[in-house]
Amino acid sequence: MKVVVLGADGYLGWPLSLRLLARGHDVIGVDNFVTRKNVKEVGSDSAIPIPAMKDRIKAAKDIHGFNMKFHEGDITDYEFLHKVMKEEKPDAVVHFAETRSAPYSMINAKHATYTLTNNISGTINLIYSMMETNPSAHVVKMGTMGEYGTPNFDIPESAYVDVEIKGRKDRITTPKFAGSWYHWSKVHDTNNILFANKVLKLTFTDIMQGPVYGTRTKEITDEKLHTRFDFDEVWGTVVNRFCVESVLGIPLTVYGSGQQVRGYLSLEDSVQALSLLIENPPEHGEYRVANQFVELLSINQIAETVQKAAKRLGIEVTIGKHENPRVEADRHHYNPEIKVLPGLGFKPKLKMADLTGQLIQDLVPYKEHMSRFHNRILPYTNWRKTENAR
Ligand code: NAD
Ligand code: USQ
Repeated sequence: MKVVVLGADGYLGWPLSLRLLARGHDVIGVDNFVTRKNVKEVGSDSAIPIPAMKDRIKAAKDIHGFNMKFHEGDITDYEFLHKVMKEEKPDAVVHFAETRSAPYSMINAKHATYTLTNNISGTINLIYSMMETNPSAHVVKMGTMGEYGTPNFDIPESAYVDVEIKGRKDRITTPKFAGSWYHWSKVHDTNNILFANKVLKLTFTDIMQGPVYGTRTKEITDEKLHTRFDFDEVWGTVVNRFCVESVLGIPLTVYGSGQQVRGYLSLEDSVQALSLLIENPPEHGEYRVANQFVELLSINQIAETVQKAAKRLGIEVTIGKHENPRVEADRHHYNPEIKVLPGLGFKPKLKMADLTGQLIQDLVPYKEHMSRFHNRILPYTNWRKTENAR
């Protein structure tokens, strides 16, 4: 297949590009490098330094014999995206090219509007450029489990649900209630995609993925092939942060009661699941939603898992408590349905307890680099404040 990966320089985009190349597909990456810039803006950096895109592509060629094509540009620039789609005419487009930090979106009005504008307008541009150049291609759009929030019902894996209101029955879109402007941008995307599917008959897979952790996939065999790894309070996700905190000797930053539950998965499992969804598209003109996670875990369980893994490596780390800077339920029902991926043969490889030791070991060589950003780790961005710039 010919696959365009929008956001190919990112944490997920780079390993997925390598996996698709390894599986014999033609891969065309697109990115404007805005995550590199925005992480620097908050005074941080990837824990594991990553080469420039031209050097990454050369390393992939030298080490694995892969040939990857790349276009630098911003997908909110319609002329740029239209030109790429017209030139490449892919079978599938993977859309990762969005701003992905909940805290970043909550810093202040500027960051909220940037997140909403970048994410929603990029997706609208993708819809129109596909319609004009390549309407039969499969669009694999990365959404998030956080679109659903934490409802007091089992989360269905479907676009619509049947309801009865005051005695009358109808189908409505699956209820969503997100917990940050970032997560709401993904809800708005889902609504826009559903509308594009209904009106324009484009083919979509809308993936509701939980937080991803890890440093490696099968193809990341050399430090020149590493993917980015964020750990500061704005850009880092919880498991990756806890592993860095262990290495730096910082008590693990559990927010609130630590009873919040989410659906986690490793980078390797994320890439495996994405490959399955790309290689097994839905019917032409169909909208398919896929929930994507492996383990439902609370923050307290994650902290204990990381603490034990660190201890096995001779690192003693304590578990800290922080008043939750976010507005989120911490005692809640959480039972999302997952049937699409298992139906395609998805078999998770490793559980968090098996992987965190290796993850911590992978970070140890970068301890000095990470310690330069020590003061960017403790929670600072607070959902209840309207101005969080340092
Ligand atoms: P990332 O920030 O590392 O990667 C996103 C890439 O898209 C970056 O390289 C960035 O430069 C690029 N990009 C952003 N806006 C762009 C634009 N307008 N034009 C061109 N390129 C642009 O994030 P990630 O962790 O790789 O996440 C990829 C996708 O998956 C995102 O949509 C994110 O919301 C979603 N997601 C991530 C996780 C996770 O735990 N990492 C979990 C669920 C969903
Ligand atoms: N948390 C802590 N301590 C920390 C960091 C986070 O307790 O140091 C808690 C948060 O309060 C939250 C949970 O961990 O309850 C998850 O937070 P996170 O920062 O790991 O993840 P989140 O902000 O939800 O965002 C990440 C990615 C985003 C993706 C999302 C999937 O950045 O792109 O969409 O995970 S999901 O959470 O399912 O919506």
